[in-house]
Amino acid sequence: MNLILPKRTLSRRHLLQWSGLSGAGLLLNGCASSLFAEQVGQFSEPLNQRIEALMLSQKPAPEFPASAIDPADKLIINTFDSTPNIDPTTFRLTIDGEVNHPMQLSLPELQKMPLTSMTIRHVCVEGWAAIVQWNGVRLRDLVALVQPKADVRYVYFKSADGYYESWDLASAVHPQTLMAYQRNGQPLAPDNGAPLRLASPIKLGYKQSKWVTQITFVSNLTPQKGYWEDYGYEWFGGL
Ligand SMILES: Nc1nc2c(c(=O)[nH]1)N[C@H]1C(S)=C(S)[C@@H](COP(=O)(O)O)O[C@H]1N2
Ligand SMILES: [Mo]
Repeated sequence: MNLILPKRTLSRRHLLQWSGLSGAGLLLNGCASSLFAEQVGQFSEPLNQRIEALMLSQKPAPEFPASAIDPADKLIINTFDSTPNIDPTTFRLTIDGEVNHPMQLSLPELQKMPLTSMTIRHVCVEGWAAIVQWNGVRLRDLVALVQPKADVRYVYFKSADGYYESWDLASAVHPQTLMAYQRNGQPLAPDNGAPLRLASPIKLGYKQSKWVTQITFVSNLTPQKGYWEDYGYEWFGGL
């Protein structure tokens, strides 16, 4: 089912209500006393003001009509190694780093969150492009759930094949930056990054990590900026 998304930014409280997630199940390091604090109000805390301002300032990139979607094989499978075998029933997305509420989310939990669909152009620096539809959870909704601390400026994405990427926070909270679990409304194929991959119309293909298992919010980049970036590709990778 495709939900119509409200245009405004969803609050942590709304997201938890919407998805039916209980705070208790989400906490990696929850203990009885912190649970009480969680239940009595922290869920409604606002995002830090800088992130809120970033989100409000962002304009969506133009999308394509569904009729423009290219045949499936025009999106060339591009993988530096081999496709990792991930069991979707035991899969967990870890979200951690400098956040108030680190979490581990299962696929069913992610699928209970608001679903966004977009038809965009995927552009690979190797000289091909394809119009693709992706469906998934907006990364900004996950940001609203975990509540990054005030100093956070970058986001790392770790993948099951050993790939790694880092993004600027503004691009990560762009309304069309998705953690996609479907393509054309169907579960992602393993080669396309199942069960969960990054998808965004504002970044080149190499920024769009497949098989994402961990999202980490940080205030500074390390010398390891990204798999291809560390071979000399440009870091921002904007479109
Ligand atoms: N984990 C992982 N993600 C990755 C890659 C990779 O090798 N490993 N290749 C990137 C590149 S260069 C491109 S163009 C796209 C290709 O996505 P596709 O294979 O679904 O067409 O995935 C990106 N994400
Ligand atoms: Mo690419």
